[in-house]
Amino acid sequence: MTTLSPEILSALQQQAIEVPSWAYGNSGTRFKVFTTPGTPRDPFEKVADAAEVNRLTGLAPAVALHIPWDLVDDFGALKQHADDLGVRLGTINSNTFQDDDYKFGALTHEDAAIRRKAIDHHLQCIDVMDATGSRDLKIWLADGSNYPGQADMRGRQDRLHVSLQEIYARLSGEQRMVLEYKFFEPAFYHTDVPDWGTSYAQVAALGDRAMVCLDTGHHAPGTNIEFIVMQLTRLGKLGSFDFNSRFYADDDLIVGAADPFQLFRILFEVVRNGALNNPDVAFMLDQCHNVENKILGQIRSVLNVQEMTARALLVDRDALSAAQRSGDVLGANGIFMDAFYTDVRPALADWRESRGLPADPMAAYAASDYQSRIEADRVGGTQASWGA
Ligand code: PSV
Ligand code: MN
Repeated sequence: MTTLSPEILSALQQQAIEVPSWAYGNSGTRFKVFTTPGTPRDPFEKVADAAEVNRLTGLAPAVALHIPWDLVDDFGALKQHADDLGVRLGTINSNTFQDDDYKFGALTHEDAAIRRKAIDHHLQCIDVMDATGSRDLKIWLADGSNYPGQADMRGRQDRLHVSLQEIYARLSGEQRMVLEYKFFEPAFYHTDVPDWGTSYAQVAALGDRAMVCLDTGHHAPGTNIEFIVMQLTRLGKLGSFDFNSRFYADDDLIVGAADPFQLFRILFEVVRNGALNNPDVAFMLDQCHNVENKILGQIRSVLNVQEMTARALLVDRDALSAAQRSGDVLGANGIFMDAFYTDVRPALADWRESRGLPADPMAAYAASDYQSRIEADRVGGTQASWGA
């Protein structure tokens, strides 16, 4: 069995992956949203499910919220609820993609009144951050256009800058803004923040506490995402990850499910560039579980990240550097692949057990009565859903 060194275990011990509240609600495609027994009806129940993921894995100490989906009357009470369950409230996600007013954009809109509304929404999100103690405001914009000639792309970029400036100016203390990019959808011709370069240009113009959010599902097929990780860490602007995996578009499937090797390559650059357990870089999931059990889907996800992190930490970096320096192409590739092909699962299971965690968190959840309890308890009310 592969053994993991004390240094590797100590790095893994510090690993923290934030889970999204929306992963616990119902979700689906434009064809169908399936309901499931036991689905949370409110943010308190979502936080409880997230805490269960953390209790079984020790990997998920924070829950990201989405506003207005997760608005509650008393964020102090939600924070206390999270504290009681051993987790904290994390990144606050804004939402400017579900209001009729934003049909032609939000922070980029031609109409100052609509931009005002979108900016005010972000200021409200910062009020929530003040109440929850959250550090990060995450902005993903659906802004864009469908047809060539439809929109003044330059004007929209300039308006985006002015809108972001106002939001940025409202941040205080340790608070940060992370700006996410996505190459298409819902707009199909142009998107106002389509790539890391645009996000970088916008956040660089704001200041040190504005960073880029890299969602692994938001790139064209074949994109070398690990190169982007390297470049953004090199520039000191990688603020956060939204982990998920995709076969075709923004599939939001379980991270590491579609392409474990890609996840390994990304995590190698994370390790190589000092981004692992670096407080400047938040590791989040951004996923939906349309047909699988949601809590198990989240447990599988954080375990996948942990497993690939362990493999990335196994790369013999000194030997790799020597091979790279001497032009030993296949030697370097072999060192890299040896780590990727190492099965770390038995060692991680033993290590979990040594820390009082279940060796197999998936099996432990299945054997527990948590699922049957939430199915029995959560009857009536309206199940949380993408858009509610
Ligand atoms: C929409 O594409 C999206 O999946 C973005 O990735 C955001 O991070 C997420 O929704 C939550 O708003
Ligand atoms: Mn995302």
